[in-house]
This record gives sequence, C-alpha cells and structure tokens, in this order.
Amino acid sequence: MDYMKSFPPLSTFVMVGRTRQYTISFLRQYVVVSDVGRTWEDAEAYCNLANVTSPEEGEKVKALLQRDGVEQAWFGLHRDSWVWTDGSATSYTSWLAGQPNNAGGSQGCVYMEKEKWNDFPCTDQYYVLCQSKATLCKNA
Ligand SMILES: [Ca+2]
Repeated sequence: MDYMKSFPPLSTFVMVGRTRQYTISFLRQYVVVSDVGRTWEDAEAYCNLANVTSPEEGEKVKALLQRDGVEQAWFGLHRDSWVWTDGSATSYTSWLAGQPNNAGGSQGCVYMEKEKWNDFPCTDQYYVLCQSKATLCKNA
C-alpha cells in the first residue's frame, strides 16, 4: 500500500534484563490518510487502524493530526466492550468530557479530535489514522 512508504524509520530500544538482553523493535508508526473520507468499516478494510495506548502515543498522534491539518480521524477503537481492532483490551483511554455517550444508541466507533476521543456512528466519514504493526524481537 502506498501509505506504507511514508512511515518514518523504525526506532529501536534496547532493554537489559536480569539474565538476557532483549532488543525491542517497536514498529507502531502512525500515518494519517487524508485522501478521502471513509466510513469506519471502509477505514478498517483499508489499513491497520491505529491503537493509542498511552499519553505519549496520544501526544504523538495529536501532533501528526495537527501537522496534516486533520481535525478528526477514525482509529482502531470500537464498541465491542471497547477493544482495538486486533482484539486487545483498552486500558488507556482519552475520552472527551461526557463521552462515550452512545447518543441515539448508534455510536459504535470512535474518532479522535486532537488527542481526545468520541464515540460516533460508524457510517460517518472521516479521515483515518493508520499504524504499522508492532513486533517484539528477542535476542536470547
Ligand atoms: Ca459520542
């Protein structure tokens, strides 16, 4: 996919454990796709929708959205007990005040505005925040 070309170089962290050295290659790199608005389902089909799992990642995506002039973007959270598209649970959240409110009983997907989140109807069309996949490499 073309958007993959715009991912920045990967960052690598080294963590020394008690008995082994681990090299963690953290590949969660974000990209805003702002060619056309998409429904959340179309966005999910188009790319690997972003997880945002810490305040640091929230700040990172906020800066990226601002840089690209995007006010709102779908990302990977949806109402299935609020899990990410890869099925992992949500511990970190950054809801707008009063959200999620499931207004009208039909707000199953989540967009972000700056770093704040709002549940909204999945059929609305927004730009998309994608990510590359995270992997863990271990040197025994
Ligand atoms: Ca809402």
